[in-house]
Amino acid sequence: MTISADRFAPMANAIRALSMDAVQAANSGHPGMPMGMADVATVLWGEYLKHDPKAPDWADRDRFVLSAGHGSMLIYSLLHLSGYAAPTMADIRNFRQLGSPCAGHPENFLLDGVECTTGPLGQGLAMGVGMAMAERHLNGVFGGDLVDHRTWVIAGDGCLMEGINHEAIGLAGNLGLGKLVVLWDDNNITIDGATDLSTCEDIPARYRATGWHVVGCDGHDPASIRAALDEAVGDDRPSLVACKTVIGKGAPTKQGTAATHGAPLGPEEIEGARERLGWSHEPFDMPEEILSDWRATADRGAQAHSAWRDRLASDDDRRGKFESHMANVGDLAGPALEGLIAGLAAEPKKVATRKASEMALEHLTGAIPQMVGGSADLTGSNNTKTGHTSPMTADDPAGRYVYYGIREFGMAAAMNGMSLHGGVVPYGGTFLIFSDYCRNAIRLSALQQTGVVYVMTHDSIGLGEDGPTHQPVEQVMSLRLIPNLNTYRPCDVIETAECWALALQTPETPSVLALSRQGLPQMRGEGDENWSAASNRCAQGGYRLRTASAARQVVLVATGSEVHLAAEVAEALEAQGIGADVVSMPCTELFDAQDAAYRADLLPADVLKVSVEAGCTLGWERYVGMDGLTIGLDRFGASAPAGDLFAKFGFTVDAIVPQITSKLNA
Ligand SMILES: Cc1ncc(C[n+]2csc(CCOP(=O)(O)OP(=O)(O)O)c2C)c(N)n1
Ligand SMILES: [Mg+2]
Repeated sequence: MTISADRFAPMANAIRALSMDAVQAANSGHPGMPMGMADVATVLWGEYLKHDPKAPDWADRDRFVLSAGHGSMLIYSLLHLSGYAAPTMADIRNFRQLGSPCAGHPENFLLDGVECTTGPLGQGLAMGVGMAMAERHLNGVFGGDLVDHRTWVIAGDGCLMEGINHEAIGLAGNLGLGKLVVLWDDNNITIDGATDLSTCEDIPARYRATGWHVVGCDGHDPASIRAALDEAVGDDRPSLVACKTVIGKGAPTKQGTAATHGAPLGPEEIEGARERLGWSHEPFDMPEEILSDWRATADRGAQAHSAWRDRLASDDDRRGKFESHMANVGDLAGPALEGLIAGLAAEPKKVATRKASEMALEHLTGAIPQMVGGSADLTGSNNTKTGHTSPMTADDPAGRYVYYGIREFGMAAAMNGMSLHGGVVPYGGTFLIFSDYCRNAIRLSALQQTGVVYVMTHDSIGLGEDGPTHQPVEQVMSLRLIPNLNTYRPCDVIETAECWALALQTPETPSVLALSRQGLPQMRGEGDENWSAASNRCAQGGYRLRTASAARQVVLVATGSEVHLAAEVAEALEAQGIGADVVSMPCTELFDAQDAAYRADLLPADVLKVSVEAGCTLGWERYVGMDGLTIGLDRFGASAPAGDLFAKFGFTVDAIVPQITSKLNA
């Protein structure tokens, strides 16, 4: 259905009016982008986007991503006009105010129809790539009858200029994601002024060189926009649609300039724009006729949804499989690992925790078909590939293993997109040191409440010879700073399996598994004083691994590869008649969530508490107190075999015991 020429302008101008008025009312925000892209958005939402405002969670809906998240009034206007329950006009009046779902930038957890949180430029497009990967994958698994939808992204100059854009489009081009269409707001303006201040790039050439189809259009001419979208839809490569637009279109003196980018237009300019656009209505007064034109555009999607429901209902067996595939996988994780853990408890193994992760993954990926793994070109080091996961390729999108290439940031953002899409539980690996390369996407995993699992190996100086560029020092502690992210540093093969189970049981909290390169002795099992195969001890975040024999004077708290060292230190102290507990603390976030009595029992006030972790000590005061001892590494490492480094930096029984005894005697 094509919107008639006389109805088109009022529908597009409704977006312009809402955007300039809301920004003016809030006295902050970005009117330029929504005003510039109003015509493109009206064609897209009014004629192409497959969605049902009455059923925003419909699995086979098209995904729409406003990667240029600063233009948030564009998506708020579209959601309201096309008939979503929210935002209401009252919400839009309250744009950017406390309690309004119309936040400064679109937040996926505040509004249905906002598929992902955007604002950090470049990441929306990269998440769109992940959504398109999930769609192709599920299409491969279930067929086009149930899964066949597009991912549409609106991106600005900024999204295309960010480094992550190179990673994201490279991935999309190689995977041949033909259902992905990026609409580029090609307005030649960023905050500082004209784009030629900072770039002379031939963007279409770069996209073409990366395996994309590129088409241009006049972003203010509906016929030109339609022709470009038709071409994009018809091409089996991912498409870039370069939409030539005027930023702030309609503002009489400011359109086409950076002045419209991120500030209210001001009353005079808005009055001029009303005249120019022929918009005579008061702010936030939406004529019934325009609203009903917009609402009518939703019929298309409602019909498609109803036809899809009929197809789903036509085969009970397939429906059951599809619905269970789209559901939460948390309940499957524990049972999938039972056999592995029971076997290890009876017959301990000394392995690196990265290897332990592979052992857990072998069972998990066998039991949980939604898991899609990958690595940023470190498959053999991260141990992320299992016998159940064949490569995901352009020809076989049903594959469950992604060769992300050397694209850590692109991988993390794509995993966010897949997780938000649903039906896929993504995990991906790199070296822990390169968590910093993708840190902002990890942060967005947490903010957006996704269940992404990061498999981050080579977690300390224990990696040895690669030296200080590769040896994490501050990464583990700095990841603990991110809210709603669980950072796990398991100490052995059993803790690793337990942490994997927990990671999959928290679908609204992403996880980082910090894993060792070097072998670590098994600390848990049937010989263990509190052994029970039935309880996941890591679930408390920290637990007493060893209880003092002599009168307790010391509690050692350690993580990962330092737990066995702490146990050896405790033995040495006991030999001197000094009672010492050992607390293993694989996840401080989960420990912090325990009640005060549990925490006080583990870390009592009246004994010396000592932390041991081969990383930054800043932060351990929270657990050992200001009068405790923090044993760690507050400097860069060095290039040498791991054993030599642990010795040099004081991670030995001989170096630690005297520090404890002298503290006790002080
Ligand atoms: C990663 C990142 N860096 C910087 C910013 C701040 N910022 C927001 S919009 C913008 C300019 C974007 O230009 P463009 O995408 O062309 O948007 P337009 O001005 O055309 O609306 C910048 C630098 C951001 N949001 N994210
Ligand atoms: Mg721009």
